[in-house]
Amino acid sequence: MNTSLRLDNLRARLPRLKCDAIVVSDLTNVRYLASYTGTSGMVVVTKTEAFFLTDFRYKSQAAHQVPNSFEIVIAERGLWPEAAKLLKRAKVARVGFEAEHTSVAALEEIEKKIKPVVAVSTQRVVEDLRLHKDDAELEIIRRAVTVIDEVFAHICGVLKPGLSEMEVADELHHQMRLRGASGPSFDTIVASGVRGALPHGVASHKKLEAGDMVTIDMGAIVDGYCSDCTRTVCLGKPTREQQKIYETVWRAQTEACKELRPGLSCKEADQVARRIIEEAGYGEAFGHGLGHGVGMEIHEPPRLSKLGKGNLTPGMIVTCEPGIYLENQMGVRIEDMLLITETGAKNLTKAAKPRKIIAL
Ligand SMILES: [Mn+2]
Repeated sequence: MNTSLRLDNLRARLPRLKCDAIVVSDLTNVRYLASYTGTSGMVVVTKTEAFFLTDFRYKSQAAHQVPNSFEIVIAERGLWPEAAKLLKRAKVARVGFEAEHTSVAALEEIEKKIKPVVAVSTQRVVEDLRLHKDDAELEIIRRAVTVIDEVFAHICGVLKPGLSEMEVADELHHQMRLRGASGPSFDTIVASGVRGALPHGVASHKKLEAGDMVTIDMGAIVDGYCSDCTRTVCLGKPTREQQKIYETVWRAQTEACKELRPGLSCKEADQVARRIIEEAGYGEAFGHGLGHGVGMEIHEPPRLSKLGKGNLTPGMIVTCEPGIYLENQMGVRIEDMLLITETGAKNLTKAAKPRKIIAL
């Protein structure tokens, strides 16, 4: 794990933030920096010191997980008061807080305690470090992706009319865990028949029926990292319209994957797929963005959509997932996860994705 490099990278951000210390309280960010997986933890980083704070319950877990670039502090009376004590002792002048993860109550409490130290609001500091995945992260994410590749192959042999969407989701979850995942990375979507028109049609008690197209959006968590993959299959021989819509999404998805590369703006990435779907006459039916970043969280920056900001850069991992949703009729989505490389993008997902819809 490159945790000491991550700490260095965080420290390197301090001057730009006009801070001499930062308090990281978001548990995902804490895990990123300190490899700690418990539910009570905080990181305080100054220019020269790094502290990991937790309470008595996690004393031995912290000793086991937190690298020795951190001094472990067991807080007697809460993490925030302990952080205040450390900040005063470190004689810092300005300390950054994670505005998106610090409650107003916590901030008010600590501001009183750290005076004359000034509390500075910061946003997305550790999240920006997490934007580009290092080799250790990539290795884990590849495993999370492989779990889903295998689980999808398995479920193709299981799907049949009469099974409920929930039963399908349960089987997916069971198979994920058998392959080393701690569980699904989000509420698994199994949307069959008319429910396919719901982009986020979480598995229901509806039974699969012959002739249904079934959209399955599935992801696994492996060692704290998420995967995300969507496939649409058909129970039986597809109608001409089902095949046409599937193939349009397939083409939009395949072409968009080919275009992803460093320097491409997040808006342009979205446009590639959108143009193909619009030209096929289904523009109105593609109501969400092309994709999103994935890492420790299932939805992370960057956002690939009409509203996306910035450009793709090497080391980002993004999804490419156009879809067509026809209300009260059907829906199709196809989604892969790609790593942006120095020259283009590498598709990490290996789950079968033929041009002709998989007919089961
Ligand atoms: Mn997704």
